[in-house]
Amino acid sequence: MAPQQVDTTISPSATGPALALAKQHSADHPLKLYAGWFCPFVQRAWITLQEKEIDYRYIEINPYHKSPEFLALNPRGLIPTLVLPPGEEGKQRVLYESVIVCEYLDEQYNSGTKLLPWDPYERARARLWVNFVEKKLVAGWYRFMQHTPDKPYSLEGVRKEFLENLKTFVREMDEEGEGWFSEGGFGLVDVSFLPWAGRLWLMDHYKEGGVGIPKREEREGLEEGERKVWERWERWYEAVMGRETVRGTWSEREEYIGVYKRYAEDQTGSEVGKATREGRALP
Ligand SMILES: N[C@@H](CCC(=O)N[C@@H](CS)C(=O)NCC(=O)O)C(=O)O
Repeated sequence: MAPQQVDTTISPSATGPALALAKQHSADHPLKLYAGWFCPFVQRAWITLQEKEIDYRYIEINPYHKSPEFLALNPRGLIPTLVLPPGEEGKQRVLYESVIVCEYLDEQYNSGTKLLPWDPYERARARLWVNFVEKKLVAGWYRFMQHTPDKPYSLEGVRKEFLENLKTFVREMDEEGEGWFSEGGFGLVDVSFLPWAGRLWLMDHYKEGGVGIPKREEREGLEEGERKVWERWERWYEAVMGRETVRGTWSEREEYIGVYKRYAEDQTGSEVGKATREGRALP
């Protein structure tokens, strides 16, 4: 069946904490975030703006309904799109690609949290794991979510692949400290993955057998190394999800159920969805 172009029906407004935050940032401002409440890539940029304590205007759009004005800002037609204060001679300046937007904000603004370490090795290492998040975890998240029984590979196979990559990621986490990925504190590696981590419950909702991360009571029987990995995962998950800047960017749970139905049935017409379906790299 051809995928339906139904993504234009997405609710036009954030709800819950995200709506309150969007309203706080609704006044005009030379720094503008073109955003969508449902979008995990946007959430990376939004959390970064909050962490850096930067003032900005939040503009809710539906990127599946591409207006000529939006395409003039970002020819790729994707959110997040960040419009910067005009440059010399009033020249328009625009950035997109969520990780690049986060890195730009971290470098341009000295305020708030420093998301990438100063030390060149630590900085390169953070980028290495952001790259892993992008290529393995985020891509694997969509393969898992878009699995349907007619695929040439099994649900068990995509789940296993995702969990193996997740364990590799967790094993790289700082063992002590407050729970963040890096010893230096909450940073870009945390920001890069947490929007999808916070959407893993949708696997339990939509996929038979669920996400497959053993629950606390199921960990007893696991061998020690495996048990430690999932304990560390839980510590990270609770730390990032409890962070104030992160809590403020979520909409009501049931709204995500509606948006991700199209992914779960592999019917989405989004660029990410199409790339996943066709086995291409994510846009
Ligand atoms: N690589 C991009 C991906 C952004 C992206 O795919 N955003 C989605 C919304 S979650 C979008 O704008 N989709 C519009 C479309 O697929 O036409 C990034 O990191 O910013």
